[in-house]
Amino acid sequence: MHQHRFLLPGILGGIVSGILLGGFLPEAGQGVSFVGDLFIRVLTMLVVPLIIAAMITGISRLGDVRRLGPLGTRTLLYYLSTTAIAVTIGIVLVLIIEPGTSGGILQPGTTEPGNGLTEQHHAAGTIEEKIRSEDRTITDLLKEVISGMVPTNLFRAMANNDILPVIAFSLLLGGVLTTLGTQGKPVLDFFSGLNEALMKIIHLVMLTSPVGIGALVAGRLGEAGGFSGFLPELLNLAGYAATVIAGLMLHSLVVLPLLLKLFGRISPLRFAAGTTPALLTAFSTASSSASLPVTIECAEENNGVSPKTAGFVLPMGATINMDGTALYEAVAVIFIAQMNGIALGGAELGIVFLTATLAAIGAAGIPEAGLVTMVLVLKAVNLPLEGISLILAIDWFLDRCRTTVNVWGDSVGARIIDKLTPDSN
Ligand code: DAS
Repeated sequence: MHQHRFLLPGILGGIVSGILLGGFLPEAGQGVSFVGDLFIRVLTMLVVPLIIAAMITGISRLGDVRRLGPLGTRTLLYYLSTTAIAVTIGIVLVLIIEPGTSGGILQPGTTEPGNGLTEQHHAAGTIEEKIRSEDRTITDLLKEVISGMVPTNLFRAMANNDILPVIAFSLLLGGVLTTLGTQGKPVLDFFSGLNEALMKIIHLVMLTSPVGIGALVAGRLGEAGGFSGFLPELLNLAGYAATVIAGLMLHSLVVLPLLLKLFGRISPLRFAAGTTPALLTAFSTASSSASLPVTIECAEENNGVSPKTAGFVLPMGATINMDGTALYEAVAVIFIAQMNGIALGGAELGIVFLTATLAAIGAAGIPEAGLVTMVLVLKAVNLPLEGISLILAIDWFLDRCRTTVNVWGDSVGARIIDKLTPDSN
């Protein structure tokens, strides 16, 4: 933890400086964004080798590959239950607050934008194109997640940073290596050494994080036009943003700490302090995958999670455990229904519950993934996609909020599963 004694204030200082720079001097903020991009590139460069080394090392330290079953079962149970709780919180809150019927940017019953909206909100660019071209159903998405685990070319998957096939391959290779006895040991030792080396590299990268994270925040806030460009958008969508953030806070400050206290056998405050570098990385990168190296480092170095569990649970979690995304998708879809004067019935809310959970599982750990998979939820309840273009303006900010909760949920899960799997200590 000694490294983080100075690191945390450094990162917080970087974020405050980034907000001030990007907020008051947007052009200057955009001018430093290349430093932030460099920081993300370095982290992303580490993800594939780290997943392979961490998962194989984790499995090898389980001692017996048959223990993978209980560990896997507990992990999936934790993921599904916490995601279901998050979606429920989102649905209840948006039905109580009803942000879409309070005469916001869209007058109820229409899909015409209200005041304050200009063409800029129908943001051009890749996200808008992805949304328009999204023609999958939920079952297509889930088939993709499952078939995606079996790549036709493993090296292409690695080159494309496709996390799921790398996870599946690491699980298979690690499991087989542990059954080879003395023949497998040199290979396992290699991956263990590689894991150690990568953790050392992450330590070094983290020393630059105050500058990298600060530059990311400055660049993105600058791109949004600084305070003068971003704040009016936020006010326009204040009810919606407040509902999402209230749900995320309820889930991350009440539900997850309660589970941590009950099953993780650690003070939630202490655990949060140890996880903060990962949470701040998640907030600044808006990517669970790019944050994974820091998430693993915080879990093992600061929060006493054994490498066996961290190496297995965290890579999986970064890809398929997204409590923040699931909650956000449920709120956003029902908000769009409200803005169109549509009151969803019980059956439709049930469909939103199920599809938001599945869409979150299918969303990749990259920026704006949840916005794109939300299209599937809208289609499942026959809602118009136009509403998405109205919430695009502040989605970059809510993406950072929900990604932070995704990483928090992954970290809490790693600790709980570690404590519930005694043989992994
Ligand atoms: N940005 C995604 C992540 O990395 C979450 C999302 O887009 O909903 O977790």
